[in-house]
Amino acid sequence: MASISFQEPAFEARNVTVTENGFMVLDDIFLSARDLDKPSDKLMFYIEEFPLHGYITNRNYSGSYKWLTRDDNIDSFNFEELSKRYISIWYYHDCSENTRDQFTIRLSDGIHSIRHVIYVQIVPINDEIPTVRHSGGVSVKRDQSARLSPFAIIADDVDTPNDQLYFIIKAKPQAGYFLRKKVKG
Ligand SMILES: [Ca+2]
Ligand SMILES: [Ca+2]
Repeated sequence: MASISFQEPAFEARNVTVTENGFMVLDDIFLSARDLDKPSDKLMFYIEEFPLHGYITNRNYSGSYKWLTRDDNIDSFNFEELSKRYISIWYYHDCSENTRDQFTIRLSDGIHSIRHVIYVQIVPINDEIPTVRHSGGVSVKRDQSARLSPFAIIADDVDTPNDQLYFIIKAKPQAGYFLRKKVKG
């Protein structure tokens, strides 16, 4: 007698926390599923909404994952293979500066489907170096002073706020000196 799927499978999913540029294995503790039918139906996971700032792959790329592309995403996998560790499913962060991501997984027993949105928290790291993107120099008249305005020097850092960026004077001027003045207001 052919088995008939009467019961919805049970599906629980945990959220993911990775450090920026990091990765996390999505094992059967993160994605726990159970079919209540006897004999149990084959349970499949389908990635319905892919992460925007990462990839879901079925192998460990160890050192070379920074070159993953959207083509490395898998769109489905079998729960039994996951729980028996025949496959390992990974979330890889794409090394961007985004701190939140999410993806949607659907569990299906062939008849019934249950979806979970899995939220990814990305712990930022300060790995980007600051850049000076414009330096117009400063012109000053003899015996007078000139302000080092943002026109003279601008610095940028994609992962460090401006109030945490410091200019360090490495070589002092030979025909003048620097003064720190409080700006009114
Ligand atoms: Ca960063
Ligand atoms: Ca930085």
